[in-house]
Amino acid sequence: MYTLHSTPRTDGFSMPAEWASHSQIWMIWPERPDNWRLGAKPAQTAFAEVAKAIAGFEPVSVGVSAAQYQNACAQLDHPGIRVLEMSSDDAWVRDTGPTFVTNGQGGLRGVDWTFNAWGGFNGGLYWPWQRDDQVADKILGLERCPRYRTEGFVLEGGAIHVDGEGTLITTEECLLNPNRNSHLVREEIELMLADHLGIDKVIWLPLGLFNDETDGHVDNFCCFVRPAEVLLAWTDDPQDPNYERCHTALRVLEASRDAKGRTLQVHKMPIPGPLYATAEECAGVDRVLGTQPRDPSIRLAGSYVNFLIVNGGIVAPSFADAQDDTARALLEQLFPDRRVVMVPGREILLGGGNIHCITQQQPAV
Ligand code: KQY
Repeated sequence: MYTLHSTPRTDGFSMPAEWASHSQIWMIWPERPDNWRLGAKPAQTAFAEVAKAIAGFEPVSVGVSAAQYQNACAQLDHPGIRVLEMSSDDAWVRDTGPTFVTNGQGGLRGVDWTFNAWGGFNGGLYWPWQRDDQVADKILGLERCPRYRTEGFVLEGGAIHVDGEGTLITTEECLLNPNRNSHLVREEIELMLADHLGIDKVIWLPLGLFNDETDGHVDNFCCFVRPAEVLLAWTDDPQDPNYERCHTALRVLEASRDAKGRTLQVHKMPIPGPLYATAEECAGVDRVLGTQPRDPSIRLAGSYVNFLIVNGGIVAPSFADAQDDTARALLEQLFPDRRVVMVPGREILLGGGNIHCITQQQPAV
Protein backbone atom coordinates (compact mmCIF):
# COMPACT_ATOMS: atom_id res chain seq x y z
CA MET A 1 0.00 0.00 0.00
CA TYR A 2 1.03 3.63 -0.45
CA THR A 3 3.55 4.42 2.28
CA LEU A 4 3.79 7.83 3.87
CA HIS A 5 7.08 9.12 5.23
CA SER A 6 5.67 11.52 7.80
CA THR A 7 4.07 10.46 11.12
CA PRO A 8 0.41 10.26 12.11
CA ARG A 9 0.96 12.98 14.71
CA THR A 10 2.40 15.50 12.25
CA ASP A 11 -0.50 14.70 9.87
CA GLY A 12 -3.16 15.17 12.58
CA PHE A 13 -4.01 11.45 13.03
CA SER A 14 -4.38 9.48 16.28
CA MET A 15 -5.64 6.10 17.47
CA PRO A 16 -9.27 6.17 18.63
CA ALA A 17 -10.39 4.27 21.73
CA GLU A 18 -11.81 0.81 21.09
CA TRP A 19 -15.28 2.01 22.11
CA ALA A 20 -15.39 4.52 19.20
CA SER A 21 -17.57 3.07 16.45
CA HIS A 22 -16.09 0.61 13.95
CA SER A 23 -16.69 -0.18 10.28
CA GLN A 24 -15.56 -3.78 10.76
CA ILE A 25 -13.44 -6.26 12.70
CA TRP A 26 -10.53 -8.18 11.15
CA MET A 27 -9.61 -11.76 12.05
CA ILE A 28 -7.26 -14.45 10.65
CA TRP A 29 -8.10 -18.14 10.40
CA PRO A 30 -5.96 -20.43 12.63
CA GLU A 31 -4.14 -23.26 10.94
CA ARG A 32 -0.63 -24.03 12.18
CA PRO A 33 -0.52 -27.41 13.94
CA ASP A 34 2.50 -26.50 16.09
CA ASN A 35 0.42 -23.88 17.89
CA TRP A 36 -3.15 -25.18 17.64
CA ARG A 37 -3.92 -28.71 18.75
CA LEU A 38 -5.37 -31.37 16.48
CA GLY A 39 -4.50 -29.54 13.29
CA ALA A 40 -6.30 -26.42 14.59
CA LYS A 41 -9.75 -27.99 14.21
CA PRO A 42 -10.99 -27.12 17.74
CA ALA A 43 -9.48 -23.63 17.40
CA GLN A 44 -11.25 -23.14 14.06
CA THR A 45 -14.57 -23.94 15.73
CA ALA A 46 -13.75 -21.42 18.49
CA PHE A 47 -12.69 -18.71 16.00
CA ALA A 48 -15.86 -19.27 13.97
CA GLU A 49 -17.92 -18.83 17.11
CA VAL A 50 -16.11 -15.57 17.91
CA ALA A 51 -16.54 -14.31 14.33
CA LYS A 52 -20.27 -15.09 14.38
CA ALA A 53 -20.72 -13.44 17.79
CA ILE A 54 -19.03 -10.28 16.47
CA ALA A 55 -21.02 -10.41 13.23
CA GLY A 56 -24.15 -10.02 15.37
CA PHE A 57 -22.89 -6.45 16.00
CA GLU A 58 -20.75 -5.41 13.02
CA PRO A 59 -19.16 -6.83 9.83
CA VAL A 60 -16.19 -9.18 10.08
CA SER A 61 -13.41 -9.86 7.53
CA VAL A 62 -11.38 -13.04 7.97
CA GLY A 63 -8.05 -13.63 6.23
CA VAL A 64 -7.38 -17.27 5.35
CA SER A 65 -4.71 -19.25 3.50
CA ALA A 66 -5.38 -20.75 0.08
CA ALA A 67 -5.26 -24.23 1.63
CA GLN A 68 -7.98 -23.41 4.17
CA TYR A 69 -10.13 -21.17 1.96
CA GLN A 70 -12.97 -23.59 1.28
CA ASN A 71 -13.07 -24.95 4.81
CA ALA A 72 -13.09 -21.45 6.32
CA CYS A 73 -15.86 -20.33 3.96
CA ALA A 74 -17.94 -23.31 5.04
CA GLN A 75 -17.39 -22.69 8.75
CA LEU A 76 -17.81 -18.91 8.52
CA ASP A 77 -21.02 -19.03 6.54
CA HIS A 78 -22.81 -15.94 7.88
CA PRO A 79 -24.16 -12.82 6.10
CA GLY A 80 -21.97 -10.54 8.23
CA ILE A 81 -18.68 -12.34 7.51
CA ARG A 82 -16.49 -12.10 4.39
CA VAL A 83 -13.58 -14.44 3.84
CA LEU A 84 -10.47 -13.21 2.00
CA GLU A 85 -7.49 -15.23 0.87
CA MET A 86 -4.45 -13.94 2.76
CA SER A 87 -1.29 -15.78 3.73
CA SER A 88 0.08 -15.35 7.25
CA ASP A 89 2.18 -17.28 9.76
CA ASP A 90 -0.51 -17.48 12.42
CA ALA A 91 -3.79 -15.91 13.49
CA TRP A 92 -3.04 -13.01 15.89
CA VAL A 93 -4.27 -10.00 13.92
CA ARG A 94 -4.26 -7.77 17.01
CA ASP A 95 -0.49 -8.04 16.81
CA THR A 96 0.15 -8.41 13.08
CA GLY A 97 -2.61 -6.19 11.71
CA PRO A 98 -2.45 -2.41 11.37
CA THR A 99 -3.25 0.01 14.17
CA PHE A 100 -5.78 2.30 12.48
CA VAL A 101 -5.55 6.04 13.08
CA THR A 102 -8.12 8.74 12.23
CA ASN A 103 -8.12 12.54 11.98
CA GLY A 104 -11.71 13.43 12.87
CA GLN A 105 -12.32 14.59 9.28
CA GLY A 106 -13.03 11.28 7.59
CA GLY A 107 -9.37 10.29 7.18
CA LEU A 108 -8.33 6.70 7.89
CA ARG A 109 -4.73 5.49 7.82
CA GLY A 110 -2.83 2.61 9.37
CA VAL A 111 0.38 2.09 11.31
CA ASP A 112 2.27 -1.00 10.17
CA TRP A 113 4.59 -1.85 13.05
CA THR A 114 7.57 -4.15 12.56
CA PHE A 115 6.60 -7.61 13.86
CA ASN A 116 9.15 -10.14 15.21
CA ALA A 117 6.89 -12.92 16.58
CA TRP A 118 7.03 -11.58 20.14
CA GLY A 119 10.78 -11.45 20.56
CA GLY A 120 12.57 -12.59 17.41
CA PHE A 121 15.45 -14.98 18.07
CA ASN A 122 15.52 -13.92 21.72
CA GLY A 123 12.44 -15.67 23.05
CA GLY A 124 10.12 -15.23 20.08
CA LEU A 125 7.42 -17.83 19.49
CA TYR A 126 8.19 -19.02 15.95
CA TRP A 127 10.28 -18.47 12.85
CA PRO A 128 9.77 -17.41 10.11
CA TRP A 129 7.39 -14.51 10.76
CA GLN A 130 7.77 -12.67 7.45
CA ARG A 131 4.21 -13.34 6.25
CA ASP A 132 2.85 -12.13 9.59
CA ASP A 133 4.91 -8.96 9.18
CA GLN A 134 3.12 -8.41 5.85
CA VAL A 135 -0.42 -8.74 7.23
CA ALA A 136 -0.85 -5.05 8.14
CA ASP A 137 0.26 -3.96 4.67
CA LYS A 138 -2.15 -6.42 3.03
CA ILE A 139 -5.10 -5.22 5.12
CA LEU A 140 -4.29 -1.56 4.43
CA GLY A 141 -4.02 -2.35 0.73
CA LEU A 142 -7.43 -4.04 0.68
CA GLU A 143 -8.93 -1.02 2.46
CA ARG A 144 -6.97 1.52 0.32
CA CYS A 145 -5.63 3.10 3.50
CA PRO A 146 -2.32 4.99 3.42
CA ARG A 147 0.30 3.32 5.57
CA TYR A 148 2.94 4.46 8.05
CA ARG A 149 5.65 1.81 8.43
CA THR A 150 7.85 1.78 11.54
CA GLU A 151 10.71 -0.18 10.00
CA GLY A 152 12.90 -1.53 12.83
CA PHE A 153 10.53 -0.41 15.58
CA VAL A 154 8.78 -3.51 16.93
CA LEU A 155 5.33 -3.30 18.45
CA GLU A 156 2.29 -5.56 18.72
CA GLY A 157 -1.22 -4.11 19.01
CA GLY A 158 -1.87 -6.24 22.12
CA ALA A 159 0.93 -4.42 23.91
CA ILE A 160 -1.04 -1.15 24.09
CA HIS A 161 -4.44 0.21 25.06
CA VAL A 162 -5.48 3.84 24.56
CA ASP A 163 -8.32 5.95 25.94
CA GLY A 164 -8.63 8.05 22.76
CA GLU A 165 -7.98 11.15 24.87
CA GLY A 166 -4.20 11.09 24.91
CA THR A 167 -3.39 8.28 27.36
CA LEU A 168 -1.81 4.89 26.63
CA ILE A 169 -1.24 1.96 29.02
CA THR A 170 1.44 -0.62 28.43
CA THR A 171 3.85 -2.85 30.37
CA GLU A 172 7.58 -2.53 30.91
CA GLU A 173 7.80 -6.32 30.69
CA CYS A 174 6.91 -6.11 27.01
CA LEU A 175 7.92 -2.72 25.64
CA LEU A 176 11.20 -2.47 27.54
CA ASN A 177 12.06 -6.10 26.86
CA PRO A 178 15.44 -6.29 25.07
CA ASN A 179 13.81 -8.62 22.54
CA ARG A 180 11.67 -5.79 21.11
CA ASN A 181 13.52 -2.46 20.73
CA SER A 182 16.83 -2.86 22.55
CA HIS A 183 18.29 0.06 20.57
CA LEU A 184 15.88 2.49 22.26
CA VAL A 185 15.44 3.74 25.83
CA ARG A 186 12.09 4.30 27.51
CA GLU A 187 11.84 7.98 26.47
CA GLU A 188 12.56 7.13 22.83
CA ILE A 189 9.88 4.43 22.89
CA GLU A 190 7.43 6.92 24.39
CA LEU A 191 8.25 9.32 21.55
CA MET A 192 7.56 6.64 18.91
CA LEU A 193 4.20 5.91 20.59
CA ALA A 194 3.36 9.62 20.75
CA ASP A 195 4.30 10.19 17.11
CA HIS A 196 2.41 7.17 15.78
CA LEU A 197 -0.65 7.04 18.02
CA GLY A 198 -1.10 10.72 18.85
CA ILE A 199 -0.88 10.12 22.60
CA ASP A 200 0.63 12.45 25.20
CA LYS A 201 1.01 10.23 28.25
CA VAL A 202 2.20 6.65 28.79
CA ILE A 203 1.26 4.76 31.96
CA TRP A 204 3.80 1.99 32.48
CA LEU A 205 2.68 -1.08 34.42
CA PRO A 206 5.74 -3.09 35.45
CA LEU A 207 4.43 -6.54 34.47
CA GLY A 208 1.55 -8.24 32.69
CA LEU A 209 -0.12 -11.53 33.64
CA PHE A 210 2.05 -14.43 34.85
CA ASN A 211 3.20 -16.78 32.06
CA ASP A 212 1.84 -14.64 29.25
CA GLU A 213 3.96 -15.81 26.33
CA THR A 214 3.82 -12.36 24.72
CA ASP A 215 6.01 -11.00 27.54
CA GLY A 216 3.13 -9.43 29.38
CA HIS A 217 0.79 -7.86 26.83
CA VAL A 218 -1.40 -5.30 28.55
CA ASP A 219 -4.50 -6.50 26.66
CA ASN A 220 -4.50 -9.67 28.76
CA PHE A 221 -4.14 -7.73 32.00
CA CYS A 222 -5.58 -4.22 32.03
CA CYS A 223 -7.75 -2.11 29.72
CA PHE A 224 -9.65 1.17 29.63
CA VAL A 225 -13.41 0.84 29.92
CA ARG A 226 -13.91 4.60 29.41
CA PRO A 227 -11.68 7.65 29.91
CA ALA A 228 -10.20 7.66 33.43
CA GLU A 229 -11.54 4.14 34.24
CA VAL A 230 -9.61 0.91 33.86
CA LEU A 231 -10.30 -2.76 34.42
CA LEU A 232 -7.44 -4.75 35.97
CA ALA A 233 -7.08 -8.55 36.24
CA TRP A 234 -7.12 -9.36 39.94
CA THR A 235 -6.44 -11.97 42.59
CA ASP A 236 -6.60 -11.70 46.39
CA ASP A 237 -4.70 -14.96 46.81
CA PRO A 238 -1.14 -14.26 48.04
CA GLN A 239 -0.11 -17.74 46.83
CA ASP A 240 -1.04 -16.89 43.25
CA PRO A 241 1.99 -15.78 41.16
CA ASN A 242 -0.24 -13.00 39.84
CA TYR A 243 -0.74 -11.51 43.32
CA GLU A 244 2.33 -9.23 43.30
CA ARG A 245 1.76 -8.35 39.64
CA CYS A 246 -1.84 -7.23 40.26
CA HIS A 247 -1.12 -5.38 43.48
CA THR A 248 1.89 -3.56 42.02
CA ALA A 249 -0.16 -2.57 38.96
CA LEU A 250 -2.91 -1.26 41.24
CA ARG A 251 -0.42 0.93 43.11
CA VAL A 252 0.90 2.33 39.82
CA LEU A 253 -2.60 3.00 38.48
CA GLU A 254 -3.74 4.64 41.71
CA ALA A 255 -0.71 6.93 41.66
CA SER A 256 -1.14 7.84 37.97
CA ARG A 257 -2.82 10.75 36.25
CA ASP A 258 -3.97 10.48 32.66
CA ALA A 259 -3.12 12.90 29.83
CA LYS A 260 -5.91 15.20 30.98
CA GLY A 261 -4.69 15.21 34.60
CA ARG A 262 -7.45 12.90 35.91
CA THR A 263 -6.88 10.15 38.48
CA LEU A 264 -7.98 6.67 37.41
CA GLN A 265 -10.82 4.62 38.84
CA VAL A 266 -9.68 0.97 38.93
CA HIS A 267 -12.16 -1.92 38.65
CA LYS A 268 -10.96 -5.42 39.54
CA MET A 269 -11.73 -8.41 37.34
CA PRO A 270 -11.15 -11.83 38.95
CA ILE A 271 -8.70 -14.14 37.20
CA PRO A 272 -10.23 -17.50 36.19
CA GLY A 273 -8.84 -20.79 37.39
CA PRO A 274 -5.92 -21.35 37.87
CA LEU A 275 -6.23 -22.93 34.43
CA TYR A 276 -3.93 -25.58 32.95
CA ALA A 277 -3.90 -27.49 29.67
CA THR A 278 -4.58 -31.21 30.04
CA ALA A 279 -2.00 -33.79 28.98
CA GLU A 280 -4.32 -34.75 26.13
CA GLU A 281 -4.60 -31.13 24.94
CA CYS A 282 -0.81 -30.74 25.02
CA ALA A 283 -0.29 -34.00 23.13
CA GLY A 284 -2.43 -32.66 20.28
CA VAL A 285 0.09 -29.91 19.45
CA ASP A 286 2.83 -30.78 16.93
CA ARG A 287 6.30 -30.48 18.46
CA VAL A 288 8.53 -28.21 16.40
CA LEU A 289 11.88 -26.83 17.51
CA GLY A 290 11.65 -23.11 18.29
CA THR A 291 7.94 -23.04 19.08
CA GLN A 292 6.39 -22.71 22.52
CA PRO A 293 6.50 -25.99 24.51
CA ARG A 294 3.07 -27.13 25.73
CA ASP A 295 3.02 -28.88 29.10
CA PRO A 296 0.20 -29.55 31.59
CA SER A 297 2.31 -28.15 34.43
CA ILE A 298 2.51 -24.68 32.85
CA ARG A 299 -0.16 -22.29 34.17
CA LEU A 300 -2.21 -20.77 31.36
CA ALA A 301 -2.50 -16.98 31.23
CA GLY A 302 -6.29 -17.01 31.24
CA SER A 303 -7.98 -13.62 31.61
CA TYR A 304 -11.47 -12.15 31.19
CA VAL A 305 -9.83 -8.78 30.42
CA ASN A 306 -8.99 -10.15 26.95
CA PHE A 307 -12.37 -9.10 25.51
CA LEU A 308 -13.31 -7.00 22.48
CA ILE A 309 -15.53 -3.93 22.49
CA VAL A 310 -17.77 -3.97 19.38
CA ASN A 311 -20.52 -1.63 18.16
CA GLY A 312 -23.22 -2.01 20.80
CA GLY A 313 -21.60 -4.97 22.52
CA ILE A 314 -18.81 -6.76 24.32
CA VAL A 315 -17.50 -10.12 23.12
CA ALA A 316 -15.70 -11.79 26.02
CA PRO A 317 -14.20 -15.22 26.69
CA SER A 318 -15.75 -17.73 29.06
CA PHE A 319 -13.75 -20.62 30.52
CA ALA A 320 -16.42 -22.94 32.00
CA ASP A 321 -15.05 -21.57 35.27
CA ALA A 322 -16.67 -20.62 38.57
CA GLN A 323 -15.81 -16.96 37.84
CA ASP A 324 -17.60 -16.80 34.46
CA ASP A 325 -20.82 -15.41 35.97
CA THR A 326 -18.96 -12.81 38.04
CA ALA A 327 -17.05 -11.71 34.94
CA ARG A 328 -20.24 -11.36 32.92
CA ALA A 329 -21.96 -9.40 35.69
CA LEU A 330 -19.00 -7.03 36.02
CA LEU A 331 -18.82 -6.44 32.26
CA GLU A 332 -22.58 -5.76 32.20
CA GLN A 333 -22.19 -3.28 35.04
CA LEU A 334 -19.21 -1.53 33.39
CA PHE A 335 -20.84 -1.37 29.95
CA PRO A 336 -24.55 -0.79 30.68
CA ASP A 337 -25.27 0.33 27.09
CA ARG A 338 -23.75 -2.75 25.46
CA ARG A 339 -24.90 -6.35 25.18
CA VAL A 340 -22.35 -8.75 26.70
CA VAL A 341 -21.85 -11.99 24.76
CA MET A 342 -19.52 -14.62 26.16
CA VAL A 343 -17.93 -17.18 23.85
CA PRO A 344 -15.85 -20.21 24.92
CA GLY A 345 -12.24 -19.00 25.09
CA ARG A 346 -10.36 -22.10 26.21
CA GLU A 347 -9.20 -23.25 22.76
CA ILE A 348 -7.90 -19.75 21.99
CA LEU A 349 -6.18 -19.63 25.37
CA LEU A 350 -4.47 -22.96 24.63
CA GLY A 351 -2.90 -21.24 21.60
CA GLY A 352 -1.55 -18.42 23.79
CA GLY A 353 -4.08 -15.58 23.77
CA ASN A 354 -7.76 -14.75 23.62
CA ILE A 355 -10.52 -12.80 21.86
CA HIS A 356 -8.82 -9.39 21.92
CA CYS A 357 -5.62 -10.95 20.55
CA ILE A 358 -7.36 -12.50 17.53
CA THR A 359 -9.32 -9.39 16.49
CA GLN A 360 -8.51 -5.92 15.20
CA GLN A 361 -11.03 -3.10 14.96
CA GLN A 362 -11.22 -0.76 11.96
CA PRO A 363 -12.69 2.59 13.03
CA ALA A 364 -15.72 3.97 11.20
CA VAL A 365 -14.98 7.30 9.47
O1 KQY B 1 -1.88 -13.11 22.78
C1 KQY B 1 -1.39 -12.67 21.81
N1 KQY B 1 -1.53 -11.42 21.51
C2 KQY B 1 -0.55 -13.48 20.90
C3 KQY B 1 -0.16 -14.75 21.46
C4 KQY B 1 0.68 -15.51 20.53
C5 KQY B 1 0.83 -16.89 20.97
C6 KQY B 1 1.50 -17.74 19.98
N2 KQY B 1 1.59 -19.08 20.46
